[in-house]
Amino acid sequence: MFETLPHPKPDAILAQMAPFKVDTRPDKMNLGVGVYMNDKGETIILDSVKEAERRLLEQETTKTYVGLAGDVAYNEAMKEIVFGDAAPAGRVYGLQAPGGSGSLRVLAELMARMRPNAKVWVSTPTWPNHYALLKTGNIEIAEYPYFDPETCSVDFDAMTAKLRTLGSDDVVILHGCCHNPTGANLSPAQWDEVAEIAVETGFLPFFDIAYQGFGDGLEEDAYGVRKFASTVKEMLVAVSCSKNFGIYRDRVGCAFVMGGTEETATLANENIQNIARGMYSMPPDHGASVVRIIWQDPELRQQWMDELKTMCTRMTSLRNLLAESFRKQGGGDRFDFVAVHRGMFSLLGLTPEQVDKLRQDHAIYMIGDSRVNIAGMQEQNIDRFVAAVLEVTQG
Ligand code: PLP
Ligand code: TYF
Repeated sequence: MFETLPHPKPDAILAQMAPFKVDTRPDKMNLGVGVYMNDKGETIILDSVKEAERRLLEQETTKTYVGLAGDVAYNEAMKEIVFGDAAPAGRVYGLQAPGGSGSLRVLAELMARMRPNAKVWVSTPTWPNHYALLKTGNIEIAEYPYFDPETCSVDFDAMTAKLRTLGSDDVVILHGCCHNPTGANLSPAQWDEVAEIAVETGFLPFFDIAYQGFGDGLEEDAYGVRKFASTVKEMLVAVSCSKNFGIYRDRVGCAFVMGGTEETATLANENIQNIARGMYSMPPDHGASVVRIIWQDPELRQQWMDELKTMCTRMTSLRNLLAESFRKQGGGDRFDFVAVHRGMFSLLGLTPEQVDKLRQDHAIYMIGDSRVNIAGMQEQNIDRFVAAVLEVTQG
C-alpha cells in the first residue's frame, strides 16, 4: 500500500542542515535554521536551565501522568510571562503543549471546531510551517500583505487596508514579535491600530509568539499580545519556549484561549483539552517543569532573564555591526534595515541565484528566500559576510 504515498516536499529550512554539515570548508557560515548560537557558534544549554534540571532530578518523586492540561503551575507561569497583568481574570486558560508547533496545531483544531469554514490569514511572507500546522478540514489559508521588499519594512497601509475588509469568519495569525522570516515588526502605535481594527471588524486574532525576549526585551516583546488582551473579547495565543529558554528538543509550548466571558473561556478550555486528548493525550513533562522551576524561584528567574538579555544584546549588536560594515564597504544605506529589524532573522532581499552563489562560492548558508539567522554570525566574520553579499549583489 505504501507505494501509493506521495513524496512530500522537504522542509526548506530543515533541508539545509545536512549539506551544511558535510561542507568541509573551514570558514563556512551557518545562517540557516533558527536556533540561537553564541559567539563560538554553539547552541549551549543555559546555566539557569541546567540548574533547574538538577533540582528537578533531585525533587521529582513521580512520573505519573500530568493530566490533559499539562502542568497547571507551568501554565500559570506562562500566563505571567506572556500576558503580564493584562490577562482578564477568569477569561484566559493555558494548555501545556508540545512546542509552539503543538500549540498552533491544537488551536487550529479549535478554530475548525468553532468555524468550520473559517479563513485563516497569514502574513506575506510567513514561517512556512504555518501552512502545514494550520491546514485542517475546510479551513482555507489566505495571505495579507505584510513585508515591503523595497523598504524591507512592514507595509502597514497595505496590511491594515486588507485587515479592515475582514469579518467574524476570519482568523488572523499575528507574529507577536521578531517576525519570522522578515525581522520587520509593528511598533506599539501600530499594534494599537491593529487591535482597534480587530474590535471594529470582529476578526479573531491568533498570536504566534516564539521569540519573546529576542527583540527588545521580555516585556517589550509582549506589547502586542498584552494590548490585544486588554482590547478584544476573544483571542488565541500559541507560545513557544524553544528559543527563549533554549530547550528546543524538549518540546515546550503553551496554547492559550481567551474568551469573551468566563463561561465561554471555560468552554474553550474544555475543548482544547479534548482536542489534545485526540492528538497526543498529554504533553511531555521535563521541559515544562524546568520552565516552572525557573519562573517560581526569584534567583533562577533573574539568572534566566540575564541570560536571555545576553542573547538578545548579542543579536542587536551584531545587527548594528552588520549595518555599519555594509556602509563601510560601499553598500550605502541600502542595508540599514538590518539594524532596525529585531529577533533572529532578517530577509535580505537577495535573489535565489544570489543565495546559491553565496553558498557555492563563499560557504555562506542562508534560506533560499534570503533569510539569515543573525545569531549564526560572529563579530570576526561580519566583514567577510558583507563583502560576499556585496560581491554577489553588485558583481
Ligand atoms: N512559530 C514560529 C514563527 C517559529 O519560528 C517557530 C520555530 O520553531 C515556532 C512557531 C514553533 O517552535 P517550536 O515548535 O519549536 O516550539
Ligand atoms: O524558522 C526556523 O528556522 C525555526 C526552526 O519545520 C524550525 O522556526 C524550522 C522548520 C521547522 C521547524 C522549526
